[in-house]
Amino acid sequence: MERIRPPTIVSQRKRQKGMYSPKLSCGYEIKFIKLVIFIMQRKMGMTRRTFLMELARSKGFRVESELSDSVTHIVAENNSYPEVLDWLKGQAVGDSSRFEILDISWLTACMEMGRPVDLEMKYRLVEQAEQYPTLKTPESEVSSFTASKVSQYSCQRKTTLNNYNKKFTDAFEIMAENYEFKENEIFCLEFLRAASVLKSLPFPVTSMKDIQGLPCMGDRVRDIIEEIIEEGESSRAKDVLNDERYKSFKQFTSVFGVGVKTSEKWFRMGLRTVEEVKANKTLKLSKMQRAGFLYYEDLVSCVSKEEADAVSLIVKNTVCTFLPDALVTITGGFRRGKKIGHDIDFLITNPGQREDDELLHKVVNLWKKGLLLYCDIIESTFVKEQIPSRHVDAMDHFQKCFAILKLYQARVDNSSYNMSKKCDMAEVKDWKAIRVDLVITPFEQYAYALLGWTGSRQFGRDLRRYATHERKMMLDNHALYDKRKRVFLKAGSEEEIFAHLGLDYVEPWERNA
Ligand code: DCT
Ligand code: MG
Repeated sequence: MERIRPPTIVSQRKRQKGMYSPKLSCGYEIKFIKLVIFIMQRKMGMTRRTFLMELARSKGFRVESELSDSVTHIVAENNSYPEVLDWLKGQAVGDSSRFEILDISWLTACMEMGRPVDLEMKYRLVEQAEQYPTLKTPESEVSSFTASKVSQYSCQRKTTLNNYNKKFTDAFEIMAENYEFKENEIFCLEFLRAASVLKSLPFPVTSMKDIQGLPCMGDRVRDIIEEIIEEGESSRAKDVLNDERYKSFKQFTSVFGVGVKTSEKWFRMGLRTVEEVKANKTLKLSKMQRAGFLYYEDLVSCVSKEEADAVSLIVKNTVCTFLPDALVTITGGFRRGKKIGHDIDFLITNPGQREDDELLHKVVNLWKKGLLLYCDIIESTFVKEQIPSRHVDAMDHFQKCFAILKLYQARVDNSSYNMSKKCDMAEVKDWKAIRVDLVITPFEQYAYALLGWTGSRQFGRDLRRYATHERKMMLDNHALYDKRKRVFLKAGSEEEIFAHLGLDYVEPWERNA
């Protein structure tokens, strides 16, 4: 049975002075006067709480910002019943039995229905699991899990490579890429965030109920999920895959050195395929793009873990000839446990010493004697005490090198992917062109660089968004700046950075958001 407290009695004085309007809450009309909601910020974060408060108010619910006497319903996310009680004690609340203590899934169900839904057992936070046996069926376990545990920030989730929802996330990534090609960042991020949420689920979504209460599930996203559940595929993603512009952009951007802007230019010129671009002798290509076309077949075929390990040995050996104590670490997808990648990312630092500005030049000079197919060295633009950039996707300021290395294959056989065109055994190509990024970091910035370069890109974006919105801090690949205290927070390890941010540590292989 639903237990609802009587509405608070408002004093005559307040009524006369017009200080209280029973019908309005923050500009919205109150439709459901019998319940007064308070949403706990603990573990939820300020942004999400503000969003939910606003949403509930817009739907006619009375939501209090403070835990006032009139509150009847407390909504919590990611908190157990004892944790809520503890928190209430901290607020000097003596008798907590006067509140309905509810999981966020109750509020999201209300939002969906547009009215208060019954306080079923599954929505209540209670002492022990035995008290609500309904939760034991797998399905309701799933819905209570999704509703109460999933943060909108991927840095508060664990995302391994074990993706139970690939059929959905593949469709979202196609949609996101198409919006990226259209330079529609908002829609692009909407789909990337949704994909990232579904990647973190420990079960496959099989019905719309499974996504109830999950963050980042807007209407566009839900439509696609619904269609895939019902039809097995998304007609919108299929339309994108068949779209002429998308197909051309997909090809063009697969060339090293070609981005959305260049693709747009070529598409407007009437070019549609990589072959047509290659055949067009009037185009002015950058040095990077020329290398991109020259080694196109090798570069579009993915880099394997074995190849990454082989290149890693080469990089370590070369760096150590110049700096024996240098630390060389594989970052990017391979550090997150991926078995294939489009490139290999390395971070290089010299513990205890000042960095050597010449190191990168010495390394590539050595490689020029037969190993290096292309390189572009970017000098450091870092300025001391530089406040981290506000722009989430801004390039960092480290000295770095975008290179293409010639990796000789130990094994040459007929099944090898690198046969020369003539199929003449004398001309069998016994090497593969591999994209390698080398990044040099001062030792005191190493932990930040490692965190940034390990990715995933979405994980990094969410870390920075979390720092900004939930902690009033600014994070980039160089530093973490506390805006309130106006200090830079030093960190010697990734664990310390998570601790500065008040986040549980997430292992590299759990950052595949
Ligand atoms: N990164 C960054 N600044 C850049 C480029 C990348 O902080 N200018 C981060 C984001 C992810 C990580 O470094 C590695 O980048 P990629 O190689 O593009 O991604 P990946 O996860 O390694 O994926 P792939 O397997 O395709 O290489
Ligand atoms: Mg990479």
